This record gives sequence, C-alpha cells and structure tokens, in this order.
Amino acid sequence: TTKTLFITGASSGIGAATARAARLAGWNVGLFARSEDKLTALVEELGDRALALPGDVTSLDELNQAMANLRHTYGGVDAAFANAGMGLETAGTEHGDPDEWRRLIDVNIVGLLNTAKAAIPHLRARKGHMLMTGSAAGRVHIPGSVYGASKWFVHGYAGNLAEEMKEWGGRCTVIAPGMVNTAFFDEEKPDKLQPEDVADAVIFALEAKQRNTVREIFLMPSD
Ligand code: NJP
Repeated sequence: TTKTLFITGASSGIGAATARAARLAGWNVGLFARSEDKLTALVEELGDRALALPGDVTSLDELNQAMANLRHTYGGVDAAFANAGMGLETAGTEHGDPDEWRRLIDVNIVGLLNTAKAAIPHLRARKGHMLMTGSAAGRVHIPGSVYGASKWFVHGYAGNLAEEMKEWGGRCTVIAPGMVNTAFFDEEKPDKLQPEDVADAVIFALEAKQRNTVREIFLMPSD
C-alpha cells in the first residue's frame, strides 16, 4: 500500500521541495501551512495523491483536524515532517524584542510539540516516523541567538521523543541543514544548499529500512 507523509511548512522552501520528492518516491502527501493559495497550487501540480491542509502550527486543534482529514483520505499516516519554522534577523538578546521572541518560540518550539502531539496517535498505529527540521544554526546562531536556541531545542527534544517512540517501534529523525536558498533569507546566494538537496536527505531518512533509524543528518554546502 502507498504510504502517507504529513508535512508542515509545505507551502514553500524545504517543505514544498520535500512534497515533490516524496510524491516522486511514491508517497501520498498531506500539505500543511497557513497559505492556502500556495497549497492549492502545489496540489494542482502534484495531483490527487496530495492533499491541501491549511492551518497554523500554533493551533493544536488545527493540526488534529488536519491529521484526521489526512487519515480519512488515505487510510492512515506513516510519517510526519515537522518543518514549519520562522527566522528573525532581530532575534538577538540585547536588541531583540521580547514579543518577537515569544512569537518565534510559539512557532518553532510550541508548533513542533503540537505537530508531534497531533501526529503520534496516528503514527503509533503504523510504527511510524517523526521527522523534524533542526538546524546547523543551533551551533552557530544564525540569524540571531533566540532563533539558534529554538533550533537547538529541536535537537534536544528529538533525542527524548525518540525514546518515547521506541516503546512502540517508532522512529525519530532530525534534518539539520546549513543555509538553504529559500524565502527564509532575502538574498539568493550560490553557496547555499538548494531546498531539493534537503528534500533528498529527508527521503533518505524516510526510506531507510525499518530496522535502522537515521537520527540526525547534518547537511552543509561543501564550500
Ligand atoms: O523557509 P520558508 P524554509 N504555521 O520560509 C511555514 C529551517 N531551516 O523552507 O504558513 C504553519 O520557505 C510557511 O508557510 P506559511 C527553518 O527554521 C532553514 O527554509 O504558508 N506553517 C512555510 O511553508 C524552518 O523550520 C534554513 O507562511 C508555518 C515554511 O513554514 C524550515 O527550515 C536553514 C507557520 C517556511 O518556509 C523550513 O524553512 C536551517 C505557522 N505558524 C533550517 N509559520 C535556511 N533556509 O537556511 C511558518 O538550518 N510556516
């Protein structure tokens, strides 16, 4: 049977590239993000094995509804990629704005927890796989220390969630890219990763044999 992947932040960048790569690899895909118009356009491109699921990761209710809708459409959910996230050039400490810190933490941290909480009851039924986008920025603090710390959280959480999921045969993976050419940064630079390159890493982890777990992938531009 065809497997099904749920993706947050699917309207652009790494999430959209992963949706395309997963369809090519034969997966059904559920596309979650706030921009309904972009999700609809992507479904038109990908066909009837893709489903638009508009919503905001800061809402557990919206995620629960999306997961139920995805299971209803394709019969189950095998994997979930918690990829939605925001950057903040001004997320430093001395010059940062506490209201902006809270917004960033709500999306990058609470949004991740909400996504895992909504996905796990579905994944459990299929010994499924949770993937999330961390960052090499957790080590080097780009773009801003609060952003870097929010991505460090992803890595710390994943190691612990992996233990929870092991109890029922589930797997957990963090994809940690260096800088990627997406809407995340304003300027295009040739020395960045392409979103398709990050998508390849996601597919590698997804398609690893069930007896193996890819725990973390650090993907950096070679130069
Ligand atoms: O950026 P972008 P990326 N609820 O801006 C969605 C991490 N990362 O692909 O809601 C639901 O093209 C937003 O959709 P919309 C980064 O931290 C990046 O680069 O419609 N969705 C869009 O689809 C992030 O975790 C780099 O606006 C929400 C997506 O998130 C992940 O990669 C390096 C949302 C953002 O797509 C994907 O970012 C690195 C919400 N509240 C890690 N807020 C890099 N680009 O260099 C946002 O190490 N989204």
